[in-house]
Parts: sequence; C-alpha cells; structure tokens
Amino acid sequence: MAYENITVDRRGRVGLITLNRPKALNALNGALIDELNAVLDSFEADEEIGAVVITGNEKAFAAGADITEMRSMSFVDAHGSDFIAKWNRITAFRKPVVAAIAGYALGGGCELAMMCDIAIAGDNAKFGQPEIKLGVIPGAGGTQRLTRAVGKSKAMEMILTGRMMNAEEAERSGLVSRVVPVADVVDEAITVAERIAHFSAPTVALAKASVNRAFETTLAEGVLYERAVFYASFATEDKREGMDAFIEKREPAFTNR
Ligand code: CO8
Repeated sequence: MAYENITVDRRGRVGLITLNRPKALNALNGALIDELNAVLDSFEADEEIGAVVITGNEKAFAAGADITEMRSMSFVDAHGSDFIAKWNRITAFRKPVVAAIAGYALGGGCELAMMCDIAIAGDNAKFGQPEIKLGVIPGAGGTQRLTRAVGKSKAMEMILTGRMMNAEEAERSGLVSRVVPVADVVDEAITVAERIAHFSAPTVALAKASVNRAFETTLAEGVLYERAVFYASFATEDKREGMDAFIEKREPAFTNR
C-alpha cells in the first residue's frame, strides 16, 4: 500500500513508521492517523514484527493536530464526528512501540509520544501542550497522561501556560526514558526495539499489558493481575526454553510459542 503521510520500513523484526508531512512539521491530520492505524493493523497481524518504532524528522516528531483541519470545525462537528476517537488505535496495539522523538512534540504530537510504550528523545526535543494558546485544551489524553508522567504541578504549568519542556527536563521528569544525540535517536530506538523483539513475543505482550494495567487499576488489583499473568506465562514453550537455556548456560532460542 502507498502512503502519503507516513513512510513504512522494516529493520529485521522491527517495523519503522516515519511521520512524513515535513512541510507542516508533521501535523497530524485525519489521513495520517488513518494510515498509521492501517500500518498498526498490519504489523499487529504480522508474526515477523516484534516491535515498532515511530519517529518524525529532526525538526519535528509532530507539531500537533493539524490546525488547518480543525479551524472551521464547530463543537457539533467535533463532537458529532468524534474525530479523536480513532487516535486510540495505538493504545490497543499489543506489541511494544518505541517513540524516537527529535524536535517538536507538541499538542497531539506530545500525546502520540505518550501513547507509545518507551520514549527516547534526541537532545533537541521539545515537548509541550500549547493548546491553551489556540483556545482549546489537549484532546488526545494530554491532561491525563502528562499528569501521570510528570506530576500535577509540571503538567498544570505546561497545560495552563503552554510552556515547552526541553529534552533534559523531559528525562529528569520521567517523560522520556533517556536522551541521546539527535543524530542517533532513530538508531537507538531501533536498537531498543530489536532487543525487545528478540524475546518471546507472547511474553513481551503479557509484560506490556501488565505494566499498562498499572495506569488503570488499584495497586492490589494490579498485583493480582500481574500474578495471574505471571503464572500464565508458564504455559508457553518459551518459558521452558528460557529457563532450560539459563540452567544449561546457553542463549535461549525463543520460538514465540
Ligand atoms: N497544524 C498545522 N500546521 C502546522 C502546525 C499544526 N499543528 N504546526 C506547524 N504547522 C505548519 C505551519 O503553519 C507552517 O506552515 P506554512 O509554511 O505553510 O506557513 C509550517 O508548519 C512550519 O511552521 P512554522 O513556520 O510555524 O515553523 P516555526 O519553526 O516558526 O515554529 C512551531 C514551529 C513553534 C512548532 C510552530 O509551528 C507552532 O507553534 N505550531 C503549532 C503548535 C501547536 O499549537 N500544536 C497544538 C495543535 S492543537 C492539538 O494538537 C490538539 C490535540 C487534540 C488531539 C489530536 C486530535 C487530532
């Protein structure tokens, strides 16, 4: 399939999705999200793909939802079409997604980064929720995920003033896992994704689901969920292989079964 707003590549077991509207700083329009969702559907079904990297370019990961698309929308248009709903596809994606973020990650771009499982930032990255300057508020989870990631005070300041956070502050605040030179950010993200993709795919999916449960439930319920999933992982052939390999002092050969 030919895409107009993204490019898609494969690096071994890693699927690489590059947002590709450079003239608009990768502003996220409906067509781009449709293409992203179509690729996620195909990567989800593809046993050869173990993890995914999403990136932009050196100037922008994505500078937000496309303002030209939203400009003439009324409340009734927005509410009636519920145009943000399709952004949720990525949150239901079961394989790990690593965001490689260089340049601007603003508004919906910051929200997209926060929907990914691991965020690696280039040293020029800038994060922000500047919707307040446009007379709106974040609409794809920014008030919720940013608050969980960096705490109330910093989230409030960013969302109420539109202040951006640089890469160093983003790492210090827990918004990204680490910062690397911008020229290396995609390679670093692919390296992380490759490492994940060489482990047992069903076990990786269980681990991701269990971490995500922490955002949806109480500690006691989450720990119970984790324990049940931990026991479930004993049903895989890869559990036997992983433990046998350890005892036999060799590398495991996982078969994703
Ligand atoms: N939408 C549409 N076009 C954009 C966007 C955007 N979000 N951001 C940049 N562009 C365009 C500019 O209009 C410009 O186009 P042109 O060359 O045709 O004039 C081009 O990209 C380059 O931008 P600038 O000339 O402004 O570049 P600068 O380097 O001077 O500035 C900035 C870079 C600071 C990033 C600036 O472009 C900016 O402030 N952009 C807007 C950022 C913003 O407000 N983002 C939030 C958007 S609202 C949102 O995301 C709501 C989320 C709701 C959920 C998502 C639902 C889909």
